Amino acid sequence: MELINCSFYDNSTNWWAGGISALDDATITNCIFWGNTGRRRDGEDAQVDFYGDHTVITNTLVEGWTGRWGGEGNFDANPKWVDAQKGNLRLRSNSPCIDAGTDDAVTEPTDLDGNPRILGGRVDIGAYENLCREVLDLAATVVEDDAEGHSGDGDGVCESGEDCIITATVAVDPATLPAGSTVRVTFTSVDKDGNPDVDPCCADRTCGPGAHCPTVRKARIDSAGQGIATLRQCPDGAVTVCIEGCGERLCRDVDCP
Ligand SMILES: [Ca+2]
Repeated sequence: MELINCSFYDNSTNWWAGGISALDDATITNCIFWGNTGRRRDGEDAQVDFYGDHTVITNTLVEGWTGRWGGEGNFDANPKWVDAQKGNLRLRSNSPCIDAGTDDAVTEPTDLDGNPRILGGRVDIGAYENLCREVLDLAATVVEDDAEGHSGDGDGVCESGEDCIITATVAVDPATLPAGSTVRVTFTSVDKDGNPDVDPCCADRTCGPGAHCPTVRKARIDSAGQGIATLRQCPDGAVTVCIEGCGERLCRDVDCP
């Protein structure tokens, strides 16, 4: 068994380790084992368990890592996923998994999002490559929506009572993030006190209709290094537009009239 650039989270078992229990030799490289559970086990023993004599584990994050299984470049740290509870195992810009892999093991040209597998100094560990460093700028504007069936009056300006569209324009270095790559953009409403207007149910996917949760849209990069994501429907008040996982440097606030 060979595992390269895989992420294991929130798996459980009644026997052995919840992340992986390998009865034969395994080769594991650039992977993450975090938040898995095993019956009457904790720490490293709940993440990984190897019974082969020649298992090799390299450049891998294991929760509770003790060094017992040997290998180079393995460690224990919070992987700082964007939103693991919602199944979003992409890396935040301060993740210790960024550039922590070994390029020698990489066999696929792209990550799970279809973006280049190796960005920055080295390949990241886990299933997704963080691309915050390749994003040069983010701009966000609000324009009226005067398409058929919408209430814009045709003067181009978003005014109170009109349907409006938020447009986020992402600029990247096309040399590193080629055409066809996708950047994820989040739109989060802000309440009148300036706090994110997000219902608690958003965290665990239990929301019913009408709940306030951030909206994620994909901006597809073109050959000029630009991508656009839009939110049709500007809610009352302000909206914070961000590149997902990249922190405040790549967030912009816009006001909806
Ligand atoms: Ca990298």
